[in-house]
Amino acid sequence: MEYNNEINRYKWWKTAVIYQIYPRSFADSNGDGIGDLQGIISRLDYLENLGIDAIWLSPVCRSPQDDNGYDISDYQDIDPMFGTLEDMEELISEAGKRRIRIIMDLVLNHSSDEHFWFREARKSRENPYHDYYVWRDGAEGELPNDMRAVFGGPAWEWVPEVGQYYFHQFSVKQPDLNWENPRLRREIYDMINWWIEKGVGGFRLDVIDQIAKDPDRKITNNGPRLHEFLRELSRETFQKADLVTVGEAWGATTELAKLYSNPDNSELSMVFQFEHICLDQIPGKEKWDLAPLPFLKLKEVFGRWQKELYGKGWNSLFWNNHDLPRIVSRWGNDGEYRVESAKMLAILLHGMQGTPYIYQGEELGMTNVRYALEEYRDIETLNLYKERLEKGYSQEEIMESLYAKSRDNARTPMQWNDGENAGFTEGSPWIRVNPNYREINAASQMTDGESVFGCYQRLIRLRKEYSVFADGEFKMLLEDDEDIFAYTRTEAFSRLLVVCNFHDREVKVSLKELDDPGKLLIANYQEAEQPTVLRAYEARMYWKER
Ligand code: TEU
Ligand code: CA
Repeated sequence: MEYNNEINRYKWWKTAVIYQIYPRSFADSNGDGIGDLQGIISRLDYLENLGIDAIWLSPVCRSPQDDNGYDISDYQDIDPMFGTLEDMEELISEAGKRRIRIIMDLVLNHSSDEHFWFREARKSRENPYHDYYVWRDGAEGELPNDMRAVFGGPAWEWVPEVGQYYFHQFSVKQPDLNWENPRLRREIYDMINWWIEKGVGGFRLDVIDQIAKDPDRKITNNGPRLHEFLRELSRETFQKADLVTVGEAWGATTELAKLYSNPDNSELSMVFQFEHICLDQIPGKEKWDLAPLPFLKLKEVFGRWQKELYGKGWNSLFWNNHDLPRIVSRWGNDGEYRVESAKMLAILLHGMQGTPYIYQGEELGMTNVRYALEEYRDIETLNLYKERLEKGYSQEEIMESLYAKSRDNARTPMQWNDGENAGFTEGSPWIRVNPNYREINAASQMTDGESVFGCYQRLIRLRKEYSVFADGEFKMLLEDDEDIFAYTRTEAFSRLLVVCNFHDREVKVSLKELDDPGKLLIANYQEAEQPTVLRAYEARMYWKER
């Protein structure tokens, strides 16, 4: 179909900024050390002040918490740890009063092994729920094949009652759902429609590219029936309301992204893909095998996604989420230039086309953490440590990988103020607070226009004021420059220019666009004396009529 600009323009989520909350680490209202829904409600004014349009809420449904809620045992109830269904309804309505929508995290690739469906499924091969999961015959000790789970160990687990193995791409407690079964799909659609009725504003779909697996051919993501399933899912649920839907897709290419996010609305609103975020590892190896960021490659990847999806799809813009290390520690500088580099990264990202995501604490420039081994909580981290130790890695090597890439870097409690436990809880937090909270916290930044918070707040406002943020066509400048990330966004009557120094030293920039850049919308230093010199991590964003 031809690209239809009318469909394109009037989607609310094209000018929106989405804020991700990891509930257990955001705000604790009852002193048990774990964040909860009432905690979030108590902080809605903060989010309204920041200016965001929607909250992506990591899973709050009932769960044994083997993978912090990404193992759901009841999709239509709230985990008591987070509150009740009434609290959830209150959150939706309180957020609504502030023009903030709630985006639920749907985990549809797998359920918990404690879900009613699985408890039934494992009873016998004849059980009506048996086929809701992915089973293969075999003998105990003889696995169907050598596939591995993301969190370590084989992807197969033996169940003596049925004399079969079930397939799990993640932990043993996260059995994969069998999307080939139409009754399962129907149950999922009914559940989603029930949430839509409750007034949620959209859904984030966990590892959605992995639902159409074919383990016999060792296919996990991008299975043959994936887009067929997605179109059915969308038709039966999302298309009935004005929702935003975002698909987590590690395996998406730009070509696939155009299917997921086709402006005809047949699948999802946008993709959430990771090509840019996987660059600092040894190619072909795991994220733990650290390598320096290839800066030119980063520019190539961003540039290609901007170009390929223009008018044909829609992307998410992000540096962080609950699985990723903190960007200021990763590709910025969390020492001397923490504030400057956090702002530079924000300006660089928010000027592009797509929907920006802010992960809790990113707007404060929160950093990575270095825990002692016993302070880590994440299942992936703990399994990795054991696995690598057995493989003969030294403890030091493993710890270096964890400091850089453990998912717990993102999961330290939100730093609200310089009081005890950073104002996150009055009890003892489920995971240790980053000791730098006295210096880095919301209270000290909210009233300071020069803070990282102030920078994010302004970027969000700009996106609403200037249509070029949603519509402008992207063009990368200085493609081969090793220090500078610069681009323009151009629409009929205006042009945005973004120029960033990605490094901690002064660099000269020669760019004809800087001869007449227009008005400075935002920057991370006082106005330049010499516009052709960029200080450490300097970033500027200009706008002019054309
Ligand atoms: O993540 C998908 C996923 O593949 C990650 O586990 C990723 O491989 C890992 O973080 C990189 O080391 C989603 C959720 O975002 C994650 O929190 C869940 O653990 C996972 O799915 C399973 O539901
Ligand atoms: Ca609590």
